Amino acid sequence: MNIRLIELLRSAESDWVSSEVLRQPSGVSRTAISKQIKSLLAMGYEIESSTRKGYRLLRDLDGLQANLIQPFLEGTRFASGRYEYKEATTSTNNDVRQLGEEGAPEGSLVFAEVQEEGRGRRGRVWFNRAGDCLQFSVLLRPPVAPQQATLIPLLAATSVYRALQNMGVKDVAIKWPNDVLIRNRKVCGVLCEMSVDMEGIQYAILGIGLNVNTPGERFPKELWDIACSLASETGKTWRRSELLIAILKEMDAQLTLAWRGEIQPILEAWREGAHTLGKTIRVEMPNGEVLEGSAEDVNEQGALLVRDSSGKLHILHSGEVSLGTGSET
Ligand code: BT5
Repeated sequence: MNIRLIELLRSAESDWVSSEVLRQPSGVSRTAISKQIKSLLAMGYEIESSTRKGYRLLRDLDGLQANLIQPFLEGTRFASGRYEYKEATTSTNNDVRQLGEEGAPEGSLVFAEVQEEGRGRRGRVWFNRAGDCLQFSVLLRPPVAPQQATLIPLLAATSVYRALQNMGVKDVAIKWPNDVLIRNRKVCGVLCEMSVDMEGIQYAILGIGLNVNTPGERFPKELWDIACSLASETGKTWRRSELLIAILKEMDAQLTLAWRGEIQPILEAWREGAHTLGKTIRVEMPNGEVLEGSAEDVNEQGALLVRDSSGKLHILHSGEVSLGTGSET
């Protein structure tokens, strides 16, 4: 089903939309439109129809349950996998690990309103507030070597970046490797975990947390200067279902490239959003060492290439990046 139909009905704000308008721009048939309207009615949307005036939306939905999301994902790997909507859980990454062990297909997804043990990298805590954010994990079965799978977090960040840009959000940027920022504050984090054995990758778990409608003052104090939500930055309330569908569609396209080994377009898309490249940065490494230098590029494994003041090139696979002295922010 095409999400454009419901978007057009929404933008008319319960006014009538003629079927001619709904049929544009691709010129789908009247029968196809009436079929899609029937599916929307079955999902719980209330739509009035009139042979003369067309259709109008009487009751809208913003649910994140499978029946409200998967029909809009037809043709992607997320349309047919397992899909679980939970009011609460420990961490959606734990739930998807379980699905991975049970043999669930790629594209299976777990969404939770609350995560009691939502986590970031290296065991850090991921703050979440019921009803305000998107937090979900997807199951992947990468047909690639573990060295190539290091691109997964980057392509996840790119998917969120692109979805937000397409929805008109300004000043979005990706911070290496996988944070998405708006005006330098973090709106989204990505946690990728993997199960690897002698034969290669069994599965990967890609977890995404996006702050959507969280009021700025509701973040814990220690996050005030570093975190933000879409609502706090744009001054409007966002429809989470639309965001989730947009992100998953972008992610599907990126994953298809990745599994085909088409690395360059993935890197190109990441570079477009990257705020780190070309800047003087400071990187704190996992072993506590600090490196300052110029961020030149990422390589095919997604590692960051940093040149220090003596001209030596460092290839970094992990670390915390902040913009160094003397660079614009
Ligand atoms: C991340 O870690 O940014 C990965 C976050 C992944 C969360 C998703 S939600 C679905 C899935 N299930 C999980 O349990 N996790 C994933 P890292 O780069 O290590 O950043 C963590 C740091 O971000 C924290 O130490 C805080 O400084 C900051 N932080 C915590 N909560 C935040 C929030 N809601 N918004 C912005 N920043 C936050």
